[in-house]
Amino acid sequence: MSKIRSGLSALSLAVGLALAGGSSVLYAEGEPTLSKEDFEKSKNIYFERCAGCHGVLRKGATGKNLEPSYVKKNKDGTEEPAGTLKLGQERLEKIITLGTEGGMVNYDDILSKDEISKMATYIQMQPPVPPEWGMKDQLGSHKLIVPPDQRPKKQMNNINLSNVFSVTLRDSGEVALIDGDTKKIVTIVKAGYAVHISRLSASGRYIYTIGRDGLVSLIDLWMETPQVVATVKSGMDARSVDTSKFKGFEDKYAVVGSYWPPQYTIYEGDTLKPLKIVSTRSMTVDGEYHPEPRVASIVSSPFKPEWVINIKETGLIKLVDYSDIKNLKEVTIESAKFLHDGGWDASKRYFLVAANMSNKVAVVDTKEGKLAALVDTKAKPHPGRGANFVHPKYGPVWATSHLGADVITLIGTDPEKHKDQAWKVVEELKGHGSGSLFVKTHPKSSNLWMDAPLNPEKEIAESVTVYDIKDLSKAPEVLNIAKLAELGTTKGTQRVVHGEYNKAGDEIWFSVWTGKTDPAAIVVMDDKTRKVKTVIKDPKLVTPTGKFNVYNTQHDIY
Ligand code: DHE
Repeated sequence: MSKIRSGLSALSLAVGLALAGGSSVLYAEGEPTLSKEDFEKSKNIYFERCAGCHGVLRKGATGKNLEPSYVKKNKDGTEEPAGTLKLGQERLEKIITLGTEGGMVNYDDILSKDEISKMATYIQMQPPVPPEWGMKDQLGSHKLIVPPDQRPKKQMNNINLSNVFSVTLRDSGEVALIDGDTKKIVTIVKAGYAVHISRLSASGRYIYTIGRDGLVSLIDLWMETPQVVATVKSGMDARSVDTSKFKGFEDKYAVVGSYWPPQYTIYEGDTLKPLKIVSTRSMTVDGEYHPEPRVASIVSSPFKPEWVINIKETGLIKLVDYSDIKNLKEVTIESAKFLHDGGWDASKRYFLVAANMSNKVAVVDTKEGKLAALVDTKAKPHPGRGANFVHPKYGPVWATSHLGADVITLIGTDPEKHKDQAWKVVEELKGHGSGSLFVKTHPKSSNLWMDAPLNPEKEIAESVTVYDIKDLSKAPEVLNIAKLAELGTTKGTQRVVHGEYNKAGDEIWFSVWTGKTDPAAIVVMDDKTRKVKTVIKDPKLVTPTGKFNVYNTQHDIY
């Protein structure tokens, strides 16, 4: 059987030589090997399960650096080997099996013992570099299933489209469209590997989804049964998509951010024909070259022909003017490294984005085209798109919860009438645990909800915190949403994730995210009474996670 070696030089077989910043560190190491088949299998598992947090080249972001010979620089200027070779097989197996307090989940209920052992070996070997994916490849992958002239000229179904929820079925690579009025599944469409998010066209007619494998799907809601009318592969690994929302550009363009290759691509809005690809490889805010600066969140301005494109590893925020894509203008704003997810303030002038591993929230003033502030927060802010409401004392605020702390951080967002509070943490509300991913409210609601699906404690991961925003001094309620779903015992934890309001703002929907072969559910809560209204269960609902209400997503209501 052919064996693949870690790619280290002969000299480094006995003594590893790790070079960093011109200095060298010596340490002893073995040479991990895997058979060709096991290498390929582990490579796939790495892509599917690990690359999102650790990077394809394993340079680290939300997760730690996993290069075999990584050398950590300490605050006092000293260096120490901290690569996977230094950690070694046994320690790595333990970490993968049990997870970490930093938010990495335990993989013992996802991977077999043998797979875990091989993954521990694989990450001690040099990372293979995947190929580039340029215009020729994208055009070759483009499928126009129903051309625009063969699509309906008006809505052909009786569904209340503005209250439809596009629901990610993570592990089946599908999206379920659920009628928010009847709570019935309208249809389920294929949408790429572990499809990540859905976004709407400005008109509300088209849903765009992005798979982790880079597959973009365009769903036409006007068809008798909504269906995928075009697809294209934007790269090998991607997380974000948005559309042109400025007047005169409605439904004209889509833009997709890729993790690999590190780039963003502009597409024709109604066909997904690729028009322009822009690489994001560059220097970081520290002035060092990064070969894999991945595109994290993207939002679309309603006031300008502009996208805000956040580049994770470099900490650079691009304001991309799409009014003339042949002569594309980009404003590059320096913020902080490891940009991830974020959303608009209520006025949609300011965009707030978590630089999660820098423990900061960056605020961009899109009117002035510059950084308004970098706000220090507790560990690993993770807002989703965040939550906007008027604080009884401090005026308009934007909220984020945290992967690394059990609080909801409230940041003042009104520099005109509440100058002293603007871009400051005005209050930290205690949540029921860390490991939170999303907070949510609605302009018509007086509740602020927070999940904690990545908390290692089952009870916490299954529950949500809910505050009364009219009286934040009142103790919050903690509700075990998973119990309300009555799924019985399942193999994995019943993680409760991602609250999403209906159009009217009187219901909030939570996913009960279980294992691929477990039953799952969406629990619809009556927002006023905080009691369960409906539990949506169906064997076809495989691992539901993100949910995107058409109206709220179209108009950025959160
Ligand atoms: Fe997400 C948003 C990246 C894991 C559910 N996720 C985002 C965004 C990014 C991102 C960059 C912002 C998109 C935007 O607004 O344009 N997510 C990543 C990762 O890199 C990470 C940490 C690891 C990975 O391998 O993908 C990751 N994400 C997850 C999950 O495991 C979640 C919980 C379940 C799932 O479906 O995969 C998950 N991410 C979501 C959801 C959003 C999201 C539901 C959209 C939130 C919103 O309300 O807009």
